[in-house]
Amino acid sequence: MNFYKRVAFATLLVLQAFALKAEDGHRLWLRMTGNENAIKIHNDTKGQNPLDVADETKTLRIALSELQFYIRENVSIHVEVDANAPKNDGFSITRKGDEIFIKSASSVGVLYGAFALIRLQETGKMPKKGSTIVEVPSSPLRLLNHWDNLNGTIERGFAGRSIFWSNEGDIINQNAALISEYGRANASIGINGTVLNNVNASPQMLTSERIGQTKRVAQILAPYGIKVYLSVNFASPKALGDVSTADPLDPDVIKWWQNKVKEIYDAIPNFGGFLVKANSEGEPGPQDFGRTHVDGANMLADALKPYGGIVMWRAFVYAANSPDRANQAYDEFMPFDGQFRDNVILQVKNGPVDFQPREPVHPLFYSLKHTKVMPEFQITQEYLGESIHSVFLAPMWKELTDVFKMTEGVAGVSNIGNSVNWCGSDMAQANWYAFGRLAWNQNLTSKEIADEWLKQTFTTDKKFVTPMTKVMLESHEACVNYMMPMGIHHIFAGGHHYGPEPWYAPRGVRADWTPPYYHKAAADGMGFDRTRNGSNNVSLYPEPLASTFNDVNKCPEKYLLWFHHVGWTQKLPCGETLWNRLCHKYDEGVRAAESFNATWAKMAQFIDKERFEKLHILYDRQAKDAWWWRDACLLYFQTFSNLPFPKDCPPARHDLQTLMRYHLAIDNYTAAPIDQLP
Ligand code: GCW
Repeated sequence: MNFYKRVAFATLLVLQAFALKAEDGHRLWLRMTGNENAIKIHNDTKGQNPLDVADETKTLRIALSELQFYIRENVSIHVEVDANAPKNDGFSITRKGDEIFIKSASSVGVLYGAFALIRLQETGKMPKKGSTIVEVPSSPLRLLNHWDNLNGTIERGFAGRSIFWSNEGDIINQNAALISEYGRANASIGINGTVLNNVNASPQMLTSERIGQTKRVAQILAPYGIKVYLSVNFASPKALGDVSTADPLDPDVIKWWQNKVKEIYDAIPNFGGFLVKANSEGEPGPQDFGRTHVDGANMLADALKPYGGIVMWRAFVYAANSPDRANQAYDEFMPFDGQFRDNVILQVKNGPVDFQPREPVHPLFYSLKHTKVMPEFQITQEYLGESIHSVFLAPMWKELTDVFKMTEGVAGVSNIGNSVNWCGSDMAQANWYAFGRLAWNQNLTSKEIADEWLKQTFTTDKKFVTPMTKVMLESHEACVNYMMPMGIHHIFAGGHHYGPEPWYAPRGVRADWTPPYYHKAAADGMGFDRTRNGSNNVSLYPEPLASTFNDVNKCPEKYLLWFHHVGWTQKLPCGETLWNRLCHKYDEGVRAAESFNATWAKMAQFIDKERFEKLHILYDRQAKDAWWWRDACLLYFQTFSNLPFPKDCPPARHDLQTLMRYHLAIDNYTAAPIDQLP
């Protein structure tokens, strides 16, 4: 068989595999139909042919086969790796008559160009004759972080088990095709790196056996332009029994890491580097040895430097007795600004507490001036209804990307597992997609992303796309409203983060793991005073933000109770009292969730039965859960406000005692339905 026939044959096999899976959601946004009359593709690459390099060959071949199979218009396509074409993964697509030229300085750039062209076709935007498109990504590092444990469970995962690890032993060979599909899906949206294991990292990740397994994953993913990275446990040298300490300044420890890094690069020459959660939530770190974050990060960075590897050091730290958890990362990291090696990137969660439904932007994004910083978003919906509620997260992430340029990179905590549709819900796939698209181009609007995702994932029919785009765009605000509006945060149930338990505060549990630490509801009002008279968190922001946040009349309502303790009957700039406004916001959330359910109910005629019905159940449950959140929170806060619901607010469906007795059954972090309420 010649090259093209081989490619065509291989693609056909993949297509057949997809066909068997029908509309179970496995094909994600890559549901294009194949092209029976394969179009003409020319590889115009001159000079040093990248086809001499193994992975480059494969990358280019993937690009060629995708184009050949999926471009349906009668055009001929030229692809070219050319040093003068866009660099840094970028590409250009030029159309002259019926010829289309895709150029990039690298073969992976050509692959991104190929997927871009297919996306344009699928969304009805095939380039016009005489047009040129040039794209270069916003971020050089576009990474998924998997919180996958070596036993196959996934921390905060709601889509089955790990596709990489299993307690039944080595599953990489068995999952090779799946891992390859994962690579293709990621490449189609520009994701170019993946951290394969949980930041709560097992030292076992660095045994020679696990490095060998990592190597196999790396080999499967390399043709898709994806590098692998590992989370490392800072105490590994000691925990694995090789050295008596893990002190980052100890020569034996330094040597141990140098040897380990060499062992990894001998096995995986394109290995990306380490992700580290240190001195956070009980994980070991340099502070255990009287050293600093800089000592720890720089030691690892020095070991990785000769190979071009990087350290992503997480800034998610907080101590049990801190008067304001939202200040801590700033307090711990700002003094070190400028002291980290140039291959260290601080990985900072979008908000200063912890992936809450809404937080203000983390102050470190404004203040670090001499340190490389990359945001960490959470794609998996730990705090946003798991894979049950349909909440489109692009609008939430845009709250950060609108004010911060992601020039170093960006990470997203993956929502992928081995469930057939990858994410547990077909709608949750939109967040994986949106993360990749925003990492590629942070200027895309939420609407553009929702629109293109819906068209590729379901149908281009306007009668579906228009109402569902609206649902998606409103879904984050709705979720904030029915869970924790106006800056309320962290009022989740203890043990899981699915339902409400604003009252949760058992004795012996550290205060900052309980909701009352955050909402501070009392007879005089509620909210966390972070003003200059309170924890002074406002002063961690630059002006004019600091003064705006500090002033109760100027503070945006969405952050009001984040920054202020407000009296129940205090009049807000909107004209309502706090109590009435709170009731109305919760109601707004409930009404929105009900409207999403009603809109979805009308979508049956436009899409396949299988996905329609699964989502119908989920939308219905989301609407019920919205009531549960609203009733539990309002009835509980009412015990402090002692005020009636405003006249236009419907009565609660359950009383507080019943709601407080209700405990969710939790199975691997997945909550059982509220329908079980007595
Ligand atoms: O949001 C919290 C989660 C933990 C997680 C931690 C972190 C991996 O509840 O499960 O641990 O954040 O980001 O390190």
